[in-house]
Amino acid sequence: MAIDVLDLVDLDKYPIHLPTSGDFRSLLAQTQAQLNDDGCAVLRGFVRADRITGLVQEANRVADRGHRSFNRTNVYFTQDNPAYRESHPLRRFFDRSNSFVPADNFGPESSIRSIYEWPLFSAFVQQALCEDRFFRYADPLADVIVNVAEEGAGFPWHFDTNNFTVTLAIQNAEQGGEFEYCPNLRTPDDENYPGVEAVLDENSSTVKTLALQPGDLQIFKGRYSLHRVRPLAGPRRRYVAIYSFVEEPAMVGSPERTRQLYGRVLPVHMERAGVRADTLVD
Ligand SMILES: O=C(O)CCC(=O)C(=O)O
Ligand SMILES: [Fe+2]
Repeated sequence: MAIDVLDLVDLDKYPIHLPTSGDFRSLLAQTQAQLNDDGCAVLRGFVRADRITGLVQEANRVADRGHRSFNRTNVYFTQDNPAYRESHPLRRFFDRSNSFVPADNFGPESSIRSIYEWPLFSAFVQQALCEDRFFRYADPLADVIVNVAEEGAGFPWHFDTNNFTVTLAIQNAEQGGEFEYCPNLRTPDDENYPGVEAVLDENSSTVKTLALQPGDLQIFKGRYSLHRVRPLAGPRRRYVAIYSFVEEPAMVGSPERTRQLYGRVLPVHMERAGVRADTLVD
């Protein structure tokens, strides 16, 4: 490995390089407990403070390669349904803008990537999430990306369509950007529309707020916990690295979704779509 990941991660606080140690076992137990309790674990200062400037410089170098996409979505990413009253959560639409720097901008020399490629890192995250099937994403545009967000941007309230996300905070805007979430607001059996509506009306006591700092690692189960990133203010861009893990090896995104998020596709996306055209779902 070109980059020394052992020098990047604060191993005194987070001894993931010593998976048989007692300290590792207590870290794992604590992370599992946070994920069980409210679907969110934060490892503060996961990247050492003196290494954050390097990550910011890396993000600065590629930030203008971000692909911007805009849409209006409800919290479920579904189409409007006029069968419901207008104030129903299914009919509440918000502007969402993204700028994702595709993963092929983070090559073997990338510190941001080195954490993701470190086998003991994915082993730790897998155990923390208690997932049986857990693989790094094989998509060369999407496995390690950086979300670049500017003043006015943010992520409106939503439930994720994937089970979990692993993110590393790299730089905050001057103001805003707090992560707000409502642990287990819905379940597989109950959409809890009244609870969701109360949050959208800013009339809920279920909302928790996290102010993540550069270097903090977040593991978040977003399928059942409504969440958002509050709008940003000030000229400084917010950078967050997103590390993707999936339940099947060799998976890549569909050409449609890939083009929407990253502005282009690679031969592998077309080849896989050709082979699996009958089974494509998104
Ligand atoms: O940028 C973040 O901190 C999280 C964004 C988010 O919720 C998402 O990408 O689904
Ligand atoms: Fe999300």
